[in-house]
Amino acid sequence: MTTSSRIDPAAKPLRIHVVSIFPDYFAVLDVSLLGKARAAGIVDVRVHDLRGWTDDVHRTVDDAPYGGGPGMVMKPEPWSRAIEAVTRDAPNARLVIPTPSGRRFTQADARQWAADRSPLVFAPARYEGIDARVAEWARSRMAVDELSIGDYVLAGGDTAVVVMIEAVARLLPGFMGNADSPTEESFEAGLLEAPAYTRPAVWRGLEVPPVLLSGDHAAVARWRHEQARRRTAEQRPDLLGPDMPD
Ligand code: 6GU
Repeated sequence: MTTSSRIDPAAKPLRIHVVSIFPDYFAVLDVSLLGKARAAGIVDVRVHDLRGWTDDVHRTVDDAPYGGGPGMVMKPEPWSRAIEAVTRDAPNARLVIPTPSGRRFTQADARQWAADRSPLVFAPARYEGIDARVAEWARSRMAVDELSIGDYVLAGGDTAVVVMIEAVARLLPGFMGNADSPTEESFEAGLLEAPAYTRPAVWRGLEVPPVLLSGDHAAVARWRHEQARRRTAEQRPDLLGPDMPD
């Protein structure tokens, strides 16, 4: 192996399992760049129907919450069977449980998953979530991340899974046909990206910043860095900590 940023044609695809009660939802993963990455063997996404691990004629996956209250809770048994089945030959798998009650998913998680290359198992819930003992049980067997994609509530974790898969897949070597491109963009350097322009140089009376037409690469780099800092200060001051790059 050479450096991790080079495309290694012998690299095995990153194995990703998704267990859901809406497997059809993940057809979106066949579209666009992610579909090409699947076809090119960069990611190997396997979507499973949770109901395949139920054991009653109604294929029940939920039940009323102990302690009362609204909504339903996902039963633990189908989940434990599903997780055991998809990790049987993957002792280093990482279980990802999307939940608005989790830690915030960030670019650092995506980077770590892409670098580790451990198989990922996503367990998106509907209803009021999965019986809490499933995460507890799984933690004694594998790495478990309970992750939220932001401070809002979705109807279920499936959309969050698509978001997380897209974030990790695009970091895999070969995904964009350019192993170097993910490093200079928003969040990778702790700053938001500078604005981008293309032709024409004047459009509806609006000019492209002249430095970008100057051919002076150092000046362009300085300008982009200043813009990145200014944008970050305006839009995301929370990202500007005391130890941020300058
Ligand atoms: Cl991971 N799931 C749900 N249901 N809502 C969310 C979320 C996840 N992240 C933010 N909101």
